[in-house]
Amino acid sequence: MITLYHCVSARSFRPLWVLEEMGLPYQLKMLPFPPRALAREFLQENPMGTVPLLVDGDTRMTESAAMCQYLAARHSPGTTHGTPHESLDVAVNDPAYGAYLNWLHMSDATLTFAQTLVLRYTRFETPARLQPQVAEDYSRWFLARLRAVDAALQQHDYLCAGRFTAADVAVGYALMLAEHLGLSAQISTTVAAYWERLRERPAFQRALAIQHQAAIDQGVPTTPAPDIRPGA
Ligand SMILES: N[C@@H](CCC(=O)N[C@@H](CS)C(=O)NCC(=O)O)C(=O)O
Repeated sequence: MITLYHCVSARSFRPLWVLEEMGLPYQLKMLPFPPRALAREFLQENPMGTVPLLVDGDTRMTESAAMCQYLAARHSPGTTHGTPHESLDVAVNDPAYGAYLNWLHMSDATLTFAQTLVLRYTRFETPARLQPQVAEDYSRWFLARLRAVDAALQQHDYLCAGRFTAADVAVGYALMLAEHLGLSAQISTTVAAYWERLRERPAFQRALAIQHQAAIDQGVPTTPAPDIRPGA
């Protein structure tokens, strides 16, 4: 059984969404945000105190984009139960493999990395340590990097391989976070339409509903992590 440690709408939403897309059985352990301060026992599971943490047998992972790739490749319906076009994975011998890996890595190293700075310096720090200029600079930085997403979508509905893959989940989460940060109005119409397509997916909707109910059931606040102001 896969176990996913998750905070509402944090980056751990990426593997939650993939698990729902793939219909895999899993156990969802909700944590208050930030776990480092509010669930100190979690440090025994993940010394960084960050979510996600995914445990699958002896495999323990702490990087959300890598989890998307791992779940798609290791548990893909395309390689075990279904037909290849249903898989979220892109095979090593597929011409789109390089693009697929590039999007997966870009999703966090380039896109959510910049958004983390915006979050930290507009919401997570104490009032005296807020840095509006840093937030402004990295909001622009994030929006500029979305030009690559815009270009890829000019002729296609999804980022690579001509179909929905785990890379769309990884990049899609950056668009979800952009909404929490109030940056959606500044994204291009092409990227906005793509985001609309992604969030209409039944698995995305299920993941939203599941995290909400799990938070209630496990006595954790339902406020999305990006909207919390721990330092205020
Ligand atoms: N690169 C990691 C980042 C993990 C991360 O920083 N997660 C945030 C939530 S989105 C967190 O747990 N922050 C709590 C903290 O920094 O104490 C990933 O993509 O999973």
